Amino acid sequence: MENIKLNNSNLSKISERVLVPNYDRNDIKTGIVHVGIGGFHRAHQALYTDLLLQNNNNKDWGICGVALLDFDTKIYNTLKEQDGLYTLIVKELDGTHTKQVIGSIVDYLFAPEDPTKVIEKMAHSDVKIITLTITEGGYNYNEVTKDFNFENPLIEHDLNNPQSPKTIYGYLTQALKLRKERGLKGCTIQSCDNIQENGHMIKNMLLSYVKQAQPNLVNWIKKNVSFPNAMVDRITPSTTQDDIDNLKKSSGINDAWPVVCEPFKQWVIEDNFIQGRPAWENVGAQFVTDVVPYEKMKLSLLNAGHSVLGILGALIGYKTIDQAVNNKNISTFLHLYMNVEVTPTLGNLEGLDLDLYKKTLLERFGNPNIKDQIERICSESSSKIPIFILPTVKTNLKSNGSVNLAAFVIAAWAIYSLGKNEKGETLIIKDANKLLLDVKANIASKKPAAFLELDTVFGNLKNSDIFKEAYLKAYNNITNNGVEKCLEEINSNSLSHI
Ligand code: CS2
Repeated sequence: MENIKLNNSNLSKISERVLVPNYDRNDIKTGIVHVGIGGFHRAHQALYTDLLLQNNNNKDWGICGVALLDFDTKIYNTLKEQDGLYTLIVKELDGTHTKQVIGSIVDYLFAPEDPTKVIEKMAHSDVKIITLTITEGGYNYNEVTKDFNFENPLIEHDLNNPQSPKTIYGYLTQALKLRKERGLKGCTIQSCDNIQENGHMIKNMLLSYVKQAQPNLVNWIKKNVSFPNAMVDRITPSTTQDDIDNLKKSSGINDAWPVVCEPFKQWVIEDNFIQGRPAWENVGAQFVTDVVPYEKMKLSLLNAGHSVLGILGALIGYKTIDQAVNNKNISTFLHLYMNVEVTPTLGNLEGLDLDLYKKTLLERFGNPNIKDQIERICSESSSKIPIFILPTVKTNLKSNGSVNLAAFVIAAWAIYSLGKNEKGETLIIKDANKLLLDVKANIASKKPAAFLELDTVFGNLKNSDIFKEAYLKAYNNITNNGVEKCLEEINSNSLSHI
């Protein structure tokens, strides 16, 4: 089979092999600017938008993808080479692959190369929505002060260099300022990150920044910009060289960066779009008045579940999430964690079938074709744990619920942060706070409580005697007996109690 390079001019040849956009991509306006064109965006929002374009030729809602960081050079260059096209490969439960070329990213910009272009694009009157996947850590929220982190040197840079910003806050402020000055309408800013009340988070953080940078803009933003909350979901592992090679072998498509994902997808959005929106509900998204219960359920079960599997699995020496979930001790522990510590904190989830959700989750985690990397799941844990696990702990402490299982995971994370698994192999830890984690983990190896002094993660949790005691007990237990033995003991004690 002849190998065909993925780009616009080869689309008709490629259409003989896989599904390609059936719409004229030159004819689409960019109504959405999306910041952070990683795998997740391309498996989720860009797909929903592509489906819409395929279905009804809704020409106002193409996406302009913005690569914000120097680190994003590779994805920007790839999209440029391929005219914004990429292959989405869904790894089905039966082991087959469903492939489709996605065309909804019709424009792409690299912020470090030309910040003005990005600001102008965000301020363009065609653009009605700015969406974000900037990662949990990208919101610049300080867990201790519960406020915007003005100590971040990049924020200081943006305050001093408004025309050539580096952070999302500098870009949004400048673009909104232009909109106001030019008498244009505002827009919607929609977070697509895994954060409880992510719309409120971006709104509060942005307003804190604007109060400092452009105080006159605050009221205009309050009146003219909306910030819907949303719950996003689709497991999207990192693309591997094997994925690239398999696509070439099976379909003869030369795509430098295809995206692989699971079949499941969900998007629940608060219907709060000040300048209109695509009819994403026609292609499976749900619009609701209150997203909070959906977010709570997803963050504290799926994302926390991932962290539990990832951290425990990494210490034992597993590389993928399905390996971890196939270990009976780990999956029983996860089951207990979900039922004993998370479920009682979820309150009334009217209309949601929690038992079915948990059952489906375990099936999704166990999908042997996905091979989601434990390294991906454990990356940036210092930003994920405060969002995925600690809210559950805090609620349980208030209501006298159990925190022992969560404390066990935190203790395992402290030991994981020493950088070796129980087989003595080196763990690759990717975390913006890696240096600090390293220091605290090493002090903790002699005085375990020191790890809880990571204030940006734990806030004042170190002052809870109940949590601290459970954590210390777990830390010593894991150090002396290893993860598996501890899990066996916890599982048999807890199961006999429920
Ligand atoms: C994962 C998420 O990053 C993580 O730790 O839990 O990327 C997860 O796969 C997605 O949120 C699924 O929707």
